[in-house]
Amino acid sequence: MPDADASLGRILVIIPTYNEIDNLDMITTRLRQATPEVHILVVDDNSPDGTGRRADALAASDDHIHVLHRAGKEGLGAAYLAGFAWGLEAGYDVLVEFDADGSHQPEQLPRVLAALHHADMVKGSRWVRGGRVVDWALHRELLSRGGSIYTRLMLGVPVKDITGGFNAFHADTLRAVLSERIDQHGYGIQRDLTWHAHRLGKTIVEVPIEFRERQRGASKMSGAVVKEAMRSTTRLGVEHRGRQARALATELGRRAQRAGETARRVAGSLARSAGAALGAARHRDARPDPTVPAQRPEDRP
Ligand SMILES: Nc1nc2c(ncn2[C@@H]2O[C@H](COP(=O)(O)OP(=O)(O)OP(=O)(O)O)[C@@H](O)[C@H]2O)c(=O)[nH]1
Ligand SMILES: [Mg+2]
Repeated sequence: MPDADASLGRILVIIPTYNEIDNLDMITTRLRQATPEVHILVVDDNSPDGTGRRADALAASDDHIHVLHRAGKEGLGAAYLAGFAWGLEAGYDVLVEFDADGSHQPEQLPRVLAALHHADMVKGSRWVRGGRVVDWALHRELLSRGGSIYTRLMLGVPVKDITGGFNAFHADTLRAVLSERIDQHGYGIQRDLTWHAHRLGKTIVEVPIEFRERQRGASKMSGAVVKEAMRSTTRLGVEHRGRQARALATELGRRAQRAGETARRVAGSLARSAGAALGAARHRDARPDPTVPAQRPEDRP
């Protein structure tokens, strides 16, 4: 059975859930089989279908399963932030984001974890060579690919699947990233975590995954969610490019000033050299010519 690498320390997989009663047993069973030493935290937003109660029952019979209950649906971002805070407080060394619906496959988690040996953050990626999506409608694929390309262009992040939600972090990297501004509400959290990791100079490695369309339960993705993500990405991109333009203008100004100072220094030293040369010439002209005999007083008229 594949084993997550023990040398990474204590690992927590965070699964936000909202109405995932049909998927919870499937995903926890597969995760426990694929990575037996990994702990699981279910972050449930008081799902009306009883997902939270089922998670409690699973936790009661398995000390590797934990549950964080929240009062109501506040969105994926808020659920992950609460899960991260719980996991960091509990002292986990590695924290992983994972969907409940089977789109992220537990059997691929060991490969994602293995890459953490030479990275600060690892993304399970659909859009690198070897990655793929299965059973996804064309419009979902186009939306996801387009969203990733747009975000990459706006923010200048060299990551192919920036909006992907199968992410693993070392705890110190996550702590640093979380001290930046992160989208609390929508799916923008994946963009923000990746962007800030990149801006902070963290090493991000993309590991190809096969992403599967959910088989059971309803998607929480909606047109409003997509529009909000586009809007916030555009705002961030404009701010980011504005900052870059200001930094460039400041740098160009600095260079122009430096060039001006150099030109002044060169002109000054040229002027000084010319002055010295002129002075020497005058001095030479004023001296009596040794080849001309000096006039004796009796020669004077
Ligand atoms: N706690 C909590 N979990 C949420 C919320 N919204 C979504 N989730 C969970 O986040 C994970 C991803 O949500 P999905 O609905 O599968 O969204 P998606 O994977 O982007 O979209 P699909 O491809 O359509 O499945 C799932 O485990 C959801 O149950 C929320 O508001 N609160
Ligand atoms: Mg999903």
